[in-house]
Amino acid sequence: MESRAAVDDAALGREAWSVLDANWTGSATVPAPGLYPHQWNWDSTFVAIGLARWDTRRAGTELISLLAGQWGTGMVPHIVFRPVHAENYFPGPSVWCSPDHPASPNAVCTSGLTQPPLHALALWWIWRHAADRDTAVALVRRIYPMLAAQHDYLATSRDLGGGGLAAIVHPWESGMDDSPAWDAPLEALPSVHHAYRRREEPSDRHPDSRHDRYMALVLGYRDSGYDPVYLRDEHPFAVEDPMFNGIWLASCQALAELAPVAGADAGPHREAAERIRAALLERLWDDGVFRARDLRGERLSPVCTVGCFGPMLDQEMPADRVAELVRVLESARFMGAAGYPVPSCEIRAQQFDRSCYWRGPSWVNTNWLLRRAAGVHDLAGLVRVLGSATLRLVRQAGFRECFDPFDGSGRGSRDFSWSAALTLDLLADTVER
Ligand code: 2M8
Repeated sequence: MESRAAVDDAALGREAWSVLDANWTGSATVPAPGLYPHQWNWDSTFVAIGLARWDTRRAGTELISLLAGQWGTGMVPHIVFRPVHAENYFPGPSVWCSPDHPASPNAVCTSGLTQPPLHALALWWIWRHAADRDTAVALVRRIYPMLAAQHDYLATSRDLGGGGLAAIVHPWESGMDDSPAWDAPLEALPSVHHAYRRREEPSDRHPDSRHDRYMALVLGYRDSGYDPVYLRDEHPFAVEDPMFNGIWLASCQALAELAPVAGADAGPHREAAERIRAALLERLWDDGVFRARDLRGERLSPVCTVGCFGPMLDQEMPADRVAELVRVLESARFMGAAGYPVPSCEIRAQQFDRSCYWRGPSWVNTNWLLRRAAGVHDLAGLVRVLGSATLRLVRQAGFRECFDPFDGSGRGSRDFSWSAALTLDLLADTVER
């Protein structure tokens, strides 16, 4: 464990703010200095959530700057590039070639993939908690149509299995890049070799880096002209991820609550939520958890990961399913044997690795999502444990990218934005109680 002075809540909050200020570009927050010099999609939604109770305007600016990258198709890209650092990250704008696509925005270069659609839940969080009500209402009216378009895109262009769920077409779209849930669909891809790879490949990534396959997927999709028909008929990676779809469902419920504020009809969002819930239960539920479905190999992932609990974010998930999920979550497969919840892969799995990125370490963002899920199902004890353990992690090891689930030591980047931002949200909750 790295030593770090114990700090009281006020000092911890000040440290979180100083990380966010250092990573602030003037209109957006980059995930971390150095490794991630651009604006990332779900990172910004977590930052907006963290800012929601403290600075309505800045939380809104974070979402608006991300949505400046939205494509005419409704797709919200996983990276919005900052021109000044354009090629400091690989793959940069010269690989994605977004300006060549007629639906891409004019003002910024972006990637061609997306990330979990947490945006509507983040907007709802701002609206629900904003001290500055007028700013929050104006924000909802401005952003709602963009998020309705994003949800339409997922329902029309990403239901690749035709069963009512959105498919991810690259591990990066899950946000949980190296998760063992993608091992089988990746291994089924033809072996490829690209001469290039990232300059700063961190040592805690998957050892036999899957970057070549990652790049083959990017280039195949790009060369199709980011064509949805190619995705449906030819693209070799298509997976229905329970976390991505659980987040989408929760965002549909958020849009249903926000629709009247924007003068729109809540009905279609409620219907969408019901469709996604039915599809999750029918297509991904297996042996007490939700599992990722590989559409190309027609199989469910044998490995249980933190993503399996994503559908708990659904307020209307049947109580018996929630009870089964909580039993697994609290068992020795996950929280029961970890010093610091929640390991990103079940501990007993052969693929579990306590120090390898998304294959074992605990993350502040997934802890926050599961705490939120526990909250919507009135599981007060679980809410308390997830909140206090997450604060213990950042108090002891700092705002690291992720943490060893056994001893809590920090891994990956330092001064990581979502770890700092979500700490602010957890601290605000402590103060409220
Ligand atoms: C990681 O993903 C990027 C690719 O998008 C990378 O490894 O370079 C993931 O942890 C992802 O969830 C996160 O959004 C991103 C930036 O923090 O880093």
